[in-house]
Amino acid sequence: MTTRAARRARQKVLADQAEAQRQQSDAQQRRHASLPRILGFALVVVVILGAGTYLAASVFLGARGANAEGYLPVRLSMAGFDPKTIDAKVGETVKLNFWNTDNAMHLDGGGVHTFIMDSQKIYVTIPPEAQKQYAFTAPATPGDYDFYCNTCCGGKASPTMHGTLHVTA
Ligand SMILES: [Cu+2]
Repeated sequence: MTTRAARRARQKVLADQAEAQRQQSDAQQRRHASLPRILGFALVVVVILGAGTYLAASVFLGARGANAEGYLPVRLSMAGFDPKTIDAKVGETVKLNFWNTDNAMHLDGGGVHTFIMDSQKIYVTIPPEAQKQYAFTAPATPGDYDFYCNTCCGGKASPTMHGTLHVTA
């Protein structure tokens, strides 16, 4: 009797151990299974960030040329206009593709730049990190026409953000 009881008790202990082992390996398997899920999630994050970066970059790269056909890229930043001199023939349509490379965190004017030509009554505002295409008719009289920005660097009085429209016959 006692031996049978003892055997039964030992079987119970063995069964409990087996059960504990089974549960442990299940937990391990679950841990392993979640690794591919984490990797999958990381991949999705990388793809989304990559696509966003690509789109943001292409906006600026595009501003430099190809997708602004016939427009002269004019960069605006705290360093001034680039180029500073724009050549045109009298009465010609001047097509400019402004691109502002400053961001809204700028303390000086919040990253906004302007293209102002008092003589031609032109006032264009270019928001931070944006591009804007603008066309106007060059003056009928040859000469050098001043343009400037008044949202940064001390405004019109400062020489930093001035440029010249050089008009020839
Ligand atoms: Cu400016």
